Amino acid sequence: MAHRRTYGDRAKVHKNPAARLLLETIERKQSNLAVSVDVVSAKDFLNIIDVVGPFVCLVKTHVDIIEDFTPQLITELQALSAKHDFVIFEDRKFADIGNTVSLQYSSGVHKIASWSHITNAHPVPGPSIIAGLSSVGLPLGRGLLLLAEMSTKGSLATGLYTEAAVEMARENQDFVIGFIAQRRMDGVGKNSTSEEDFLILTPGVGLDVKGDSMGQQYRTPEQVVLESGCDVIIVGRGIYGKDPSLVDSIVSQAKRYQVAGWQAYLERIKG
Ligand code: 5FU
Repeated sequence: MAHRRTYGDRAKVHKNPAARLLLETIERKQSNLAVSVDVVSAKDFLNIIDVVGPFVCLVKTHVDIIEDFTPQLITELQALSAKHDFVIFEDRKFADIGNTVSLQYSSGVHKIASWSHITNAHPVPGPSIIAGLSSVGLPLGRGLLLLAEMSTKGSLATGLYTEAAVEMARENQDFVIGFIAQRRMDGVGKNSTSEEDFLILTPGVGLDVKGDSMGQQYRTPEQVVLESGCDVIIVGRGIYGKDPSLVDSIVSQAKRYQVAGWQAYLERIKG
């Protein structure tokens, strides 16, 4: 079972460059923490990333919420990625036909494929969404996560939908490196094999509160990594709260989540 092995060992068996990069970065930095930087000003965005950079394996972005977005922001994000050694994941949640998503991924203002190591898609259109995205991303060495589950109350991504998402991923393992999900997907669906090793990146993680007023639900790093076998914890407001200028507090929260995530992983591989 993949989740009993170390991140470093798992890096060696992955052929997709983005999956390898993420696993190697986790091992090198001893961090399975991803920070989701959901702020609307470029200045806050870059400040938070510079502060949390040393403690994370990955920075998750929603670049379409940034009010003063310019291509220069991407240059600065890439410089921070090199400075602090983290992977970039644009949480774009593509959900259209193959032709449209290939254009959304490659073009427009954001040109996501040119800078984001990893992105994600809803499986709702069927396998054609993977064909569209991989036509752009595969030649660039990018990786895709399918949304097999969501963290929100009342999510429709359950049962047969989740199973179908996992089967779609199994058919496209050169580009689909894993899932956004709340648990490991080993054994889900009919065609599960013991060799498969999908990465599970999990949002909806918080140590202090159980949710927000808009349906978000939080579980702890221990529940996510140790009990549910997920690989990366994604934390947003739990780290930077409401005030992105409180550097000391952001540093202490980032360290706290990094330690909690890593402890849960060490417990897990102990078996
Ligand atoms: F796919 C998902 C999901 O199921 N739940 C999520 O919360 C994605 N997310 C994202 O993780 C969401 O868009 C936010 O960017 C982030 C969670 O932020 P929070 O501040 O930790 O709640």
